[in-house]
Amino acid sequence: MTKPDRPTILVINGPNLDMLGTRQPEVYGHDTLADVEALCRTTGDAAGVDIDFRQSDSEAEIMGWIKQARGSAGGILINPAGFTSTSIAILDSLLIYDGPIIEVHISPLFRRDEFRHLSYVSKAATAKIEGFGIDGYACAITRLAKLAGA
Ligand code: DHK
Repeated sequence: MTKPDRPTILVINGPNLDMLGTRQPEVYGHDTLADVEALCRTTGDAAGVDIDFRQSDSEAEIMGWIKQARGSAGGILINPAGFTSTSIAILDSLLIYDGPIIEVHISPLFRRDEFRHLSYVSKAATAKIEGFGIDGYACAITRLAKLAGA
């Protein structure tokens, strides 16, 4: 249960991240989404924040979560995955949000396909981490906890 005195960090995972561990392990590693969630919760506990951890393949669902976070979540960690380079709609939802946002990518996009280099989400992000594997989630939560005043 969420304690009112601890900020909540909303962690949003985009399309196909439910397949981590199985999906292209040479690119994304062998950790599963459950491992990522456990890492986020352990890191959040140590940093004094609660974690609201979600995954969706639906752009509309992700947009709804971002809009609900306004005025309630202390920060957003988002791995937009396949929506990174396509979704102006998710960017617009993030621009409505009133707290810090960290964009995380497991793989190093800077040396992957050219079409992955563009991120609309970055235009709303406070910071961005890519190529750290799933450890990027832990770095982002530690930073968001600090920015949220935990
Ligand atoms: C995950 C995806 O699903 C891809 O669409 C992105 C990102 C990269 C990641 O590295 O976490 O291009």
